[in-house]
Amino acid sequence: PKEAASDKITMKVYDMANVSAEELDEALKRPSQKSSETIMKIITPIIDDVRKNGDKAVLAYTHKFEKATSLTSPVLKAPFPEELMQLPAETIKAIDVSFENIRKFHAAQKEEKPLRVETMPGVVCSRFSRPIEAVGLYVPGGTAVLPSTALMLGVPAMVAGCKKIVLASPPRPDGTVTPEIVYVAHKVGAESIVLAGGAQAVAAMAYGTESVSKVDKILGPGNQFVTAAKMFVSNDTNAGVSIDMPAGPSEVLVVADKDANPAFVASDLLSQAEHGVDSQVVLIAVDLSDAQLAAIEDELHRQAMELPRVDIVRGSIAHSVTVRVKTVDEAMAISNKYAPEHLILQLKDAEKVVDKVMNAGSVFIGEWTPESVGDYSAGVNHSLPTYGFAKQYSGVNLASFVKHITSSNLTAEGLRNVGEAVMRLAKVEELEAHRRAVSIRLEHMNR
Ligand code: HSO
Ligand code: ZN
Repeated sequence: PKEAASDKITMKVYDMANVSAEELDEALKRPSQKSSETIMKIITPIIDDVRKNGDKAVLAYTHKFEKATSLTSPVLKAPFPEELMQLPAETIKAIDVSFENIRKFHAAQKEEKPLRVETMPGVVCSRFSRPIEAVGLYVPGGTAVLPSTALMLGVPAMVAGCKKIVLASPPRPDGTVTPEIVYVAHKVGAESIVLAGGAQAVAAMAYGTESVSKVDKILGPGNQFVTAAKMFVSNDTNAGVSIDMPAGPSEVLVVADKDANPAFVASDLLSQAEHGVDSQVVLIAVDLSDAQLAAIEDELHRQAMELPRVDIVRGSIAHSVTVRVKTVDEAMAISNKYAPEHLILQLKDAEKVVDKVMNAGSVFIGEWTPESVGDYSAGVNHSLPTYGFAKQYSGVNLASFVKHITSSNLTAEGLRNVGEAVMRLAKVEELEAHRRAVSIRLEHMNR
Protein backbone atom coordinates (compact mmCIF):
# COMPACT_ATOMS: atom_id res chain seq x y z
CA PRO A 1 0.00 0.00 0.00
CA LYS A 2 1.10 3.51 -0.76
CA GLU A 3 2.02 5.46 2.34
CA ALA A 4 0.40 8.75 3.13
CA ALA A 5 2.73 11.74 2.94
CA SER A 6 2.27 12.26 6.69
CA ASP A 7 3.91 8.87 7.30
CA LYS A 8 7.20 10.13 5.97
CA ILE A 9 9.88 9.80 8.62
CA THR A 10 11.24 13.29 8.70
CA MET A 11 12.76 15.85 11.02
CA LYS A 12 11.31 19.31 11.56
CA VAL A 13 13.29 21.96 9.69
CA TYR A 14 14.27 25.36 11.10
CA ASP A 15 16.10 28.03 9.19
CA MET A 16 18.46 30.22 11.18
CA ALA A 17 17.59 33.08 8.84
CA ASN A 18 14.02 33.28 10.13
CA VAL A 19 13.94 31.71 13.57
CA SER A 20 14.51 33.50 16.88
CA ALA A 21 17.09 32.36 19.41
CA GLU A 22 14.25 31.36 21.77
CA GLU A 23 12.48 29.31 19.12
CA LEU A 24 15.72 27.54 18.33
CA ASP A 25 16.38 26.79 22.02
CA GLU A 26 12.89 25.38 22.31
CA ALA A 27 13.37 23.22 19.21
CA LEU A 28 16.66 21.85 20.51
CA LYS A 29 15.34 20.95 23.96
CA ARG A 30 15.96 17.33 24.84
CA PRO A 31 12.78 15.29 25.23
CA SER A 32 11.69 15.67 28.84
CA GLN A 33 12.29 12.88 31.31
CA LYS A 34 10.07 11.69 34.14
CA SER A 35 10.51 13.98 37.12
CA SER A 36 13.24 12.78 39.40
CA GLU A 37 10.87 13.06 42.35
CA THR A 38 8.58 10.38 40.93
CA ILE A 39 11.55 8.13 40.27
CA MET A 40 13.06 8.71 43.72
CA LYS A 41 9.81 7.61 45.33
CA ILE A 42 9.99 4.33 43.46
CA ILE A 43 13.64 3.55 44.08
CA THR A 44 14.06 4.60 47.71
CA PRO A 45 12.17 1.61 49.19
CA ILE A 46 14.04 -0.73 46.85
CA ILE A 47 17.40 0.61 48.00
CA ASP A 48 16.34 0.38 51.67
CA ASP A 49 15.18 -3.17 51.18
CA VAL A 50 18.46 -4.27 49.57
CA ARG A 51 20.42 -2.55 52.32
CA LYS A 52 18.47 -4.33 55.03
CA ASN A 53 17.84 -7.70 53.47
CA GLY A 54 20.80 -8.15 51.12
CA ASP A 55 20.80 -11.11 48.75
CA LYS A 56 17.25 -12.08 49.60
CA ALA A 57 15.91 -8.70 48.50
CA VAL A 58 18.04 -8.56 45.34
CA LEU A 59 16.84 -12.01 44.32
CA ALA A 60 13.21 -11.14 44.96
CA TYR A 61 13.45 -8.09 42.67
CA THR A 62 15.18 -10.11 39.97
CA HIS A 63 12.46 -12.75 40.18
CA LYS A 64 9.83 -10.03 39.93
CA PHE A 65 11.29 -7.63 37.33
CA GLU A 66 13.43 -9.95 35.20
CA LYS A 67 11.14 -12.98 35.62
CA ALA A 68 14.29 -15.00 36.30
CA THR A 69 12.52 -17.08 38.93
CA SER A 70 14.92 -20.02 38.76
CA LEU A 71 17.86 -17.94 40.05
CA THR A 72 19.02 -18.95 43.52
CA SER A 73 22.02 -16.62 43.83
CA PRO A 74 22.27 -13.01 42.67
CA VAL A 75 25.93 -13.40 41.73
CA LEU A 76 27.96 -15.34 39.21
CA LYS A 77 31.55 -15.60 40.48
CA ALA A 78 34.72 -15.95 38.41
CA PRO A 79 36.10 -18.18 37.02
CA PHE A 80 33.11 -18.17 34.71
CA PRO A 81 32.17 -21.56 33.28
CA GLU A 82 33.21 -22.06 29.65
CA GLU A 83 29.71 -23.09 28.67
CA LEU A 84 28.42 -19.63 29.60
CA MET A 85 30.67 -17.96 27.05
CA GLN A 86 30.17 -20.06 23.96
CA LEU A 87 30.27 -17.73 20.96
CA PRO A 88 30.73 -17.87 17.20
CA ALA A 89 34.37 -17.38 16.17
CA GLU A 90 33.49 -14.15 14.35
CA THR A 91 32.02 -12.65 17.51
CA ILE A 92 35.07 -13.62 19.54
CA LYS A 93 37.26 -12.01 16.92
CA ALA A 94 35.18 -8.82 16.88
CA ILE A 95 35.34 -8.56 20.67
CA ASP A 96 39.07 -9.28 20.68
CA VAL A 97 39.83 -6.62 18.05
CA SER A 98 37.71 -4.01 19.86
CA PHE A 99 39.18 -4.99 23.22
CA GLU A 100 42.69 -4.47 21.92
CA ASN A 101 41.95 -1.04 20.38
CA ILE A 102 40.18 0.17 23.52
CA ARG A 103 43.03 -1.20 25.64
CA LYS A 104 45.67 0.59 23.53
CA PHE A 105 43.91 3.95 23.61
CA HIS A 106 43.25 3.84 27.34
CA ALA A 107 46.72 2.51 28.20
CA ALA A 108 48.15 5.55 26.41
CA GLN A 109 46.23 7.73 28.88
CA LYS A 110 48.37 6.43 31.75
CA GLU A 111 50.55 8.99 33.46
CA GLU A 112 53.86 7.23 33.35
CA LYS A 113 55.61 9.09 36.14
CA PRO A 114 54.42 11.35 38.94
CA LEU A 115 54.19 15.06 38.26
CA ARG A 116 56.95 16.79 40.26
CA VAL A 117 57.36 20.57 40.66
CA GLU A 118 59.83 22.45 42.83
CA THR A 119 57.72 25.50 43.67
CA MET A 120 60.52 27.16 45.67
CA PRO A 121 64.06 25.97 46.37
CA GLY A 122 63.61 22.97 48.67
CA VAL A 123 59.82 22.76 48.30
CA VAL A 124 58.80 19.84 46.12
CA CYS A 125 55.15 19.15 45.26
CA SER A 126 54.16 15.93 43.53
CA ARG A 127 51.03 14.34 42.19
CA PHE A 128 50.60 10.66 41.44
CA SER A 129 47.65 8.41 40.68
CA ARG A 130 46.43 5.17 42.22
CA PRO A 131 43.67 2.92 40.96
CA ILE A 132 40.29 2.95 42.67
CA GLU A 133 40.31 -0.41 44.40
CA ALA A 134 36.82 -1.77 43.67
CA VAL A 135 34.54 -0.65 40.84
CA GLY A 136 31.01 -1.66 39.89
CA LEU A 137 30.18 -1.52 36.20
CA TYR A 138 26.53 -1.42 35.20
CA VAL A 139 25.74 -2.94 31.82
CA PRO A 140 22.13 -2.27 30.80
CA GLY A 141 19.78 -4.92 29.49
CA GLY A 142 16.56 -3.79 27.90
CA THR A 143 15.77 -3.41 24.21
CA ALA A 144 19.32 -4.21 23.07
CA VAL A 145 22.08 -6.30 24.68
CA LEU A 146 25.15 -4.16 25.09
CA PRO A 147 28.36 -6.16 25.46
CA SER A 148 30.12 -3.10 23.99
CA THR A 149 29.30 -1.23 27.19
CA ALA A 150 30.96 -4.01 29.20
CA LEU A 151 34.09 -3.42 27.08
CA MET A 152 33.97 0.38 27.43
CA LEU A 153 33.83 0.15 31.21
CA GLY A 154 35.75 -3.05 31.85
CA VAL A 155 38.82 -2.41 29.71
CA PRO A 156 39.77 0.96 31.26
CA ALA A 157 39.15 -0.49 34.74
CA MET A 158 41.53 -3.31 33.91
CA VAL A 159 44.13 -0.95 32.40
CA ALA A 160 43.91 1.35 35.45
CA GLY A 161 44.67 -1.63 37.69
CA CYS A 162 41.44 -1.72 39.71
CA LYS A 163 41.77 -4.77 41.99
CA LYS A 164 38.14 -5.72 42.02
CA ILE A 165 35.92 -5.36 38.97
CA VAL A 166 32.26 -6.21 39.52
CA LEU A 167 29.86 -6.21 36.58
CA ALA A 168 26.11 -5.96 36.98
CA SER A 169 23.53 -6.72 34.33
CA PRO A 170 19.89 -7.76 34.43
CA PRO A 171 19.65 -11.47 33.58
CA ARG A 172 17.35 -12.98 30.99
CA PRO A 173 14.30 -14.90 32.19
CA ASP A 174 16.36 -18.12 32.22
CA GLY A 175 18.72 -16.49 34.75
CA THR A 176 21.72 -16.12 32.42
CA VAL A 177 23.33 -13.07 30.86
CA THR A 178 24.41 -13.08 27.23
CA PRO A 179 27.62 -15.03 26.58
CA GLU A 180 29.21 -11.89 25.05
CA ILE A 181 29.00 -10.14 28.42
CA VAL A 182 30.41 -13.17 30.25
CA TYR A 183 33.27 -13.35 27.76
CA VAL A 184 34.09 -9.66 28.24
CA ALA A 185 33.87 -10.06 32.04
CA HIS A 186 36.34 -12.92 31.74
CA LYS A 187 38.71 -10.93 29.51
CA VAL A 188 38.85 -7.93 31.82
CA GLY A 189 39.38 -10.11 34.86
CA ALA A 190 36.09 -9.33 36.60
CA GLU A 191 35.63 -11.03 39.98
CA SER A 192 31.88 -11.46 39.54
CA ILE A 193 28.74 -10.58 37.64
CA VAL A 194 25.78 -9.38 39.68
CA LEU A 195 22.71 -10.86 38.04
CA ALA A 196 20.42 -7.93 38.68
CA GLY A 197 19.37 -4.67 37.12
CA GLY A 198 17.86 -1.36 38.14
CA ALA A 199 18.09 0.26 41.55
CA GLN A 200 18.53 -3.13 43.22
CA ALA A 201 21.80 -3.79 41.35
CA VAL A 202 23.13 -0.32 42.16
CA ALA A 203 22.19 -0.68 45.85
CA ALA A 204 23.79 -4.14 46.07
CA MET A 205 27.11 -2.81 44.75
CA ALA A 206 26.95 0.39 46.82
CA TYR A 207 26.33 -1.28 50.17
CA GLY A 208 27.40 -4.85 49.50
CA THR A 209 25.36 -7.93 50.40
CA GLU A 210 26.30 -11.43 51.63
CA SER A 211 27.49 -12.31 48.13
CA VAL A 212 27.84 -8.97 46.29
CA SER A 213 31.11 -7.11 46.95
CA LYS A 214 30.80 -3.51 48.03
CA VAL A 215 32.50 -1.19 45.52
CA ASP A 216 34.04 2.29 45.77
CA LYS A 217 32.67 3.67 42.51
CA ILE A 218 29.77 2.76 40.24
CA LEU A 219 29.95 3.52 36.54
CA GLY A 220 27.80 2.86 33.52
CA PRO A 221 24.66 3.97 31.76
CA GLY A 222 21.18 2.82 32.58
CA ASN A 223 17.55 3.78 32.57
CA GLN A 224 16.13 6.49 34.82
CA PHE A 225 15.90 4.11 37.77
CA VAL A 226 19.56 3.20 37.51
CA THR A 227 20.59 6.84 37.13
CA ALA A 228 18.45 7.93 40.08
CA ALA A 229 19.79 5.08 42.22
CA LYS A 230 23.36 6.09 41.38
CA MET A 231 22.59 9.67 42.43
CA PHE A 232 20.96 8.42 45.63
CA VAL A 233 23.83 6.19 46.78
CA SER A 234 26.48 8.76 45.86
CA ASN A 235 24.70 11.24 48.16
CA ASP A 236 24.61 8.76 51.03
CA THR A 237 27.75 9.22 53.11
CA ASN A 238 27.11 5.79 54.69
CA ALA A 239 27.60 4.16 51.31
CA GLY A 240 30.91 5.88 50.58
CA VAL A 241 30.57 5.41 46.87
CA SER A 242 31.02 7.74 43.91
CA ILE A 243 29.55 7.63 40.41
CA ASP A 244 30.63 8.60 36.93
CA MET A 245 28.12 11.08 35.51
CA PRO A 246 24.44 11.46 34.79
CA ALA A 247 23.65 9.27 31.77
CA GLY A 248 20.69 9.90 29.52
CA PRO A 249 19.36 8.86 26.11
CA SER A 250 21.81 8.71 23.20
CA GLU A 251 22.11 11.70 20.93
CA VAL A 252 24.09 12.86 17.93
CA LEU A 253 24.55 16.15 16.16
CA VAL A 254 25.74 16.02 12.56
CA VAL A 255 27.19 19.08 10.85
CA ALA A 256 27.07 18.57 7.10
CA ASP A 257 27.93 20.75 4.13
CA LYS A 258 27.64 20.37 0.34
CA ASP A 259 30.54 17.94 0.32
CA ALA A 260 28.71 15.47 2.55
CA ASN A 261 27.22 12.32 1.09
CA PRO A 262 23.45 12.40 1.83
CA ALA A 263 23.32 8.64 2.39
CA PHE A 264 26.16 8.79 4.92
CA VAL A 265 24.56 11.68 6.78
CA ALA A 266 21.22 9.88 6.98
CA SER A 267 22.86 6.67 8.18
CA ASP A 268 24.64 8.49 11.01
CA LEU A 269 21.45 10.18 12.17
CA LEU A 270 19.64 6.85 12.18
CA SER A 271 22.38 5.02 14.04
CA GLN A 272 21.64 7.01 17.18
CA ALA A 273 17.92 7.41 16.51
CA GLU A 274 17.54 3.63 16.80
CA HIS A 275 18.74 3.57 20.42
CA GLY A 276 15.41 4.56 21.93
CA VAL A 277 12.32 6.66 21.39
CA ASP A 278 13.74 9.24 23.78
CA SER A 279 16.94 9.64 21.71
CA GLN A 280 17.38 12.87 19.78
CA VAL A 281 19.35 13.54 16.63
CA VAL A 282 20.15 16.93 15.14
CA LEU A 283 21.31 17.87 11.66
CA ILE A 284 22.96 21.21 11.09
CA ALA A 285 22.89 21.80 7.35
CA VAL A 286 25.55 24.28 6.28
CA ASP A 287 24.56 26.27 3.22
CA LEU A 288 22.71 23.39 1.56
CA SER A 289 20.32 24.03 -1.33
CA ASP A 290 16.73 22.84 -1.01
CA ALA A 291 17.56 19.95 -3.32
CA GLN A 292 20.57 18.91 -1.25
CA LEU A 293 18.56 18.92 1.94
CA ALA A 294 15.78 16.98 0.25
CA ALA A 295 18.31 14.35 -0.78
CA ILE A 296 19.24 13.80 2.87
CA GLU A 297 15.59 13.70 3.92
CA ASP A 298 14.73 11.17 1.24
CA GLU A 299 17.66 8.98 2.26
CA LEU A 300 16.63 9.22 5.90
CA HIS A 301 13.14 8.00 5.15
CA ARG A 302 14.25 5.30 2.73
CA GLN A 303 16.91 3.89 5.05
CA ALA A 304 14.68 4.14 8.12
CA MET A 305 11.96 2.08 6.46
CA GLU A 306 14.44 -0.78 6.02
CA LEU A 307 15.42 -0.88 9.68
CA PRO A 308 14.22 -3.57 12.06
CA ARG A 309 13.87 -0.87 14.72
CA VAL A 310 11.90 1.51 12.50
CA ASP A 311 9.26 2.00 15.18
CA ILE A 312 11.82 3.28 17.67
CA VAL A 313 13.26 5.50 14.93
CA ARG A 314 9.82 7.02 14.28
CA GLY A 315 9.65 7.96 17.95
CA SER A 316 13.05 9.59 18.15
CA ILE A 317 12.85 11.33 14.78
CA ALA A 318 9.56 12.89 15.90
CA HIS A 319 11.50 15.11 18.32
CA SER A 320 14.59 15.53 16.16
CA VAL A 321 15.39 18.63 14.13
CA THR A 322 17.28 20.01 11.18
CA VAL A 323 18.68 23.52 11.42
CA ARG A 324 19.73 25.31 8.24
CA VAL A 325 22.61 27.75 8.61
CA LYS A 326 24.82 29.68 6.22
CA THR A 327 28.27 29.16 7.73
CA VAL A 328 30.35 26.64 9.64
CA ASP A 329 30.81 29.19 12.42
CA GLU A 330 27.05 29.46 12.87
CA ALA A 331 26.83 25.67 12.91
CA MET A 332 29.53 25.35 15.55
CA ALA A 333 27.93 28.00 17.74
CA ILE A 334 24.72 25.96 17.79
CA SER A 335 26.61 22.73 18.39
CA ASN A 336 28.62 24.18 21.27
CA LYS A 337 25.46 25.44 22.88
CA TYR A 338 23.74 22.06 22.48
CA ALA A 339 26.84 20.20 23.71
CA PRO A 340 26.06 16.91 21.98
CA GLU A 341 27.15 13.52 23.25
CA HIS A 342 28.41 12.73 19.74
CA LEU A 343 29.40 15.31 17.17
CA ILE A 344 29.91 14.25 13.57
CA LEU A 345 31.68 16.62 11.19
CA GLN A 346 30.87 15.77 7.59
CA LEU A 347 32.53 18.86 6.21
CA LYS A 348 35.19 19.85 3.78
CA ASP A 349 38.33 20.21 5.89
CA ALA A 350 36.54 18.68 8.84
CA GLU A 351 39.79 18.31 10.73
CA LYS A 352 40.31 22.08 10.84
CA VAL A 353 36.86 22.59 12.33
CA VAL A 354 37.81 20.55 15.41
CA ASP A 355 39.49 23.69 16.78
CA LYS A 356 36.04 25.26 17.02
CA VAL A 357 34.59 22.41 19.10
CA MET A 358 34.13 23.62 22.68
CA ASN A 359 31.50 21.23 24.06
CA ALA A 360 31.01 17.62 22.90
CA GLY A 361 31.45 14.14 24.33
CA SER A 362 33.26 12.65 21.34
CA VAL A 363 33.92 13.96 17.83
CA PHE A 364 33.83 11.96 14.58
CA ILE A 365 35.80 13.59 11.83
CA GLY A 366 35.20 13.31 8.11
CA GLU A 367 33.16 11.13 5.82
CA TRP A 368 34.91 7.86 6.62
CA THR A 369 34.21 8.07 10.34
CA PRO A 370 30.73 6.88 11.22
CA GLU A 371 29.85 7.22 14.88
CA SER A 372 29.38 3.44 15.10
CA VAL A 373 33.14 2.93 15.03
CA GLY A 374 33.34 4.78 18.32
CA ASP A 375 30.45 2.82 19.78
CA TYR A 376 32.32 -0.42 19.28
CA SER A 377 35.82 -0.74 18.03
CA ALA A 378 37.92 2.33 17.20
CA GLY A 379 39.30 2.59 20.73
CA VAL A 380 37.56 5.72 22.06
CA ASN A 381 35.03 5.30 24.85
CA HIS A 382 31.29 5.34 24.19
CA SER A 383 30.25 6.14 27.75
CA LEU A 384 29.75 9.87 27.25
CA PRO A 385 27.94 12.84 28.75
CA THR A 386 24.45 13.41 27.34
CA TYR A 387 21.76 16.02 27.93
CA GLY A 388 24.17 18.93 27.49
CA PHE A 389 26.43 17.71 30.29
CA ALA A 390 29.31 17.70 27.80
CA LYS A 391 29.66 21.32 28.93
CA GLN A 392 31.17 20.20 32.22
CA TYR A 393 31.78 16.45 32.14
CA SER A 394 34.24 14.23 30.29
CA GLY A 395 33.28 10.83 29.03
CA VAL A 396 34.56 7.71 30.77
CA ASN A 397 38.33 7.50 30.40
CA LEU A 398 41.29 6.12 32.30
CA ALA A 399 41.07 8.94 34.86
CA SER A 400 37.57 7.72 35.76
CA PHE A 401 39.20 4.70 37.40
CA VAL A 402 41.96 6.39 39.36
CA LYS A 403 42.29 9.12 41.91
CA HIS A 404 45.15 11.53 42.28
CA ILE A 405 47.19 11.88 45.45
CA THR A 406 49.50 14.81 46.05
CA SER A 407 52.60 14.95 48.22
CA SER A 408 54.93 17.65 49.56
CA ASN A 409 58.53 17.12 50.50
CA LEU A 410 60.55 19.97 52.03
CA THR A 411 64.17 20.32 52.98
CA ALA A 412 65.23 22.53 55.89
CA GLU A 413 65.99 25.20 53.30
CA GLY A 414 62.52 24.72 51.85
CA LEU A 415 60.87 25.25 55.20
CA ARG A 416 62.97 28.34 55.74
CA ASN A 417 61.83 29.67 52.39
CA VAL A 418 58.11 29.04 52.75
CA GLY A 419 57.74 29.15 56.55
CA GLU A 420 57.15 32.89 56.85
CA ALA A 421 54.14 32.77 54.54
CA VAL A 422 52.64 29.82 56.40
CA MET A 423 53.09 31.40 59.82
CA ARG A 424 51.62 34.68 58.69
CA LEU A 425 48.50 33.08 57.18
CA ALA A 426 48.06 30.87 60.26
CA LYS A 427 48.10 34.03 62.33
CA VAL A 428 45.49 35.65 60.09
CA GLU A 429 43.26 32.61 60.58
CA GLU A 430 44.07 32.57 64.31
CA LEU A 431 45.17 28.97 64.17
CA GLU A 432 48.10 29.05 66.53
CA ALA A 433 48.89 25.33 66.46
CA HIS A 434 49.33 25.58 62.70
CA ARG A 435 51.79 28.45 63.13
CA ARG A 436 53.74 26.59 65.81
CA ALA A 437 54.19 23.46 63.70
CA VAL A 438 56.43 25.66 61.56
CA SER A 439 58.03 27.84 64.22
CA ILE A 440 59.05 24.89 66.39
CA ARG A 441 61.07 23.54 63.48
CA LEU A 442 62.65 26.86 62.54
CA GLU A 443 63.71 27.35 66.16
CA HIS A 444 65.12 23.83 66.20
CA MET A 445 67.23 24.60 63.11
CA ASN A 446 68.65 27.73 64.73
CA ARG A 447 69.67 25.93 67.91
N1 HSO B 1 25.85 5.08 21.26
C1 HSO B 1 25.71 4.54 22.60
C2 HSO B 1 26.52 3.32 22.87
C3 HSO B 1 26.21 2.12 22.07
N2 HSO B 1 25.88 2.07 20.79
C4 HSO B 1 26.26 0.83 22.48
C5 HSO B 1 25.76 0.83 20.41
N3 HSO B 1 25.97 0.05 21.44
C6 HSO B 1 26.21 5.57 23.60
O1 HSO B 1 25.68 6.78 23.39
ZN1 ZN C 1 25.19 3.78 19.65
